[in-house]
Amino acid sequence: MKVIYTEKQRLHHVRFEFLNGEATPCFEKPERADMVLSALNNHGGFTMVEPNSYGDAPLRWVHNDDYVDFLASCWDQWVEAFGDVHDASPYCFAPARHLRNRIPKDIEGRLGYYSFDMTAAITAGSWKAIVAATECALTGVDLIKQGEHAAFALCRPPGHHAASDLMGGYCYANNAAIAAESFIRQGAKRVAVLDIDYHHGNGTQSIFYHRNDVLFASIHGDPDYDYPHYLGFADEEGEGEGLGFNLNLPLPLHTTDWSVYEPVLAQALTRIADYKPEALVISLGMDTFADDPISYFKLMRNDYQNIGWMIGLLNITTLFVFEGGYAVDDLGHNTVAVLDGFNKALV
Ligand code: OKP
Ligand code: ZN
Repeated sequence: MKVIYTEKQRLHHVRFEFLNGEATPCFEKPERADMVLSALNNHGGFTMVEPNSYGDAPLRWVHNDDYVDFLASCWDQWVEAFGDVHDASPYCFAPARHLRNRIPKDIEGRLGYYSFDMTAAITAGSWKAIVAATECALTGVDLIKQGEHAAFALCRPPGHHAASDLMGGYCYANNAAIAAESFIRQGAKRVAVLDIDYHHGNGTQSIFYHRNDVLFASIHGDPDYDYPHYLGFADEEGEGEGLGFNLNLPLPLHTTDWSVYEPVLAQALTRIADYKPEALVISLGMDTFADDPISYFKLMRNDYQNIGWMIGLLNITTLFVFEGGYAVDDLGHNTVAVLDGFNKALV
């Protein structure tokens, strides 16, 4: 299987995040990708590929122009105002957008307007890394269009929390949504996105909520009790033409082990098979692992082999897009287990 990755993604490295009332080193860090790369190399059978250049036009397929322009210009405007000592981070937000949708001019106002939380800061190299991550996903799509059955886009920063004009949850550009949209723009009638990150993919859901050409299915910790708190409930089924094409499967935080997870994954895969998509995008978050430092599910190494196996049995061309996962010591092995299980289902 081909793995798309570039060192340019290292340029994004947020120093601190706000967790449980204090500033703590950011869990989403470049070492995460290093662990996955070294596990892939040790395992063998994976070919590393550099991404093609696509520029920022594909971001504009699923994100607003003004939001993309903001991402590109944020760091320079921040430095002008406050220097380059600290990461650019919002402190106030725009919940009154529905009353007065006005975008202020100063950087603090703009940061808050385009954020839904305080865990997506911008650093000197963020914009380059954000574009590079989308290019990894887009290259994966094009490898599949050229005949690969599957590919793995090792993206950083992740993307599934990013909405059309909002960043948050370590996410800026929605890599998986851009990949799904690329399949559509290259002729696919139906694409499915399966999000198996521990956290609900609120950004991806919102991007495709009114559409029936992209089915979104997500298995995640119950948002009544965990991040992202305000979206991801079972009664969110899509709207308008999209009604029936959004499937949320929230699970209890502390009691979800393989015996709970497996039948729900089977349910999601059955819905996807019934939809008959021409391509499948997996938002591959690895924070469902028992030892993940910010999550509560209890999946184990072997379970990841089974997840890959069950996805592979669908026999649909599949792009894996890397999302979360913060148990750095096990992250690489667990990720390889998914891809290895997927490959074994094909033979
Ligand atoms: C990004 B991805 C909850 C803290 C949550 C943000 C988590 C972002 C997860 N107490 N902090 O989906 O892995
Ligand atoms: Zn997550």
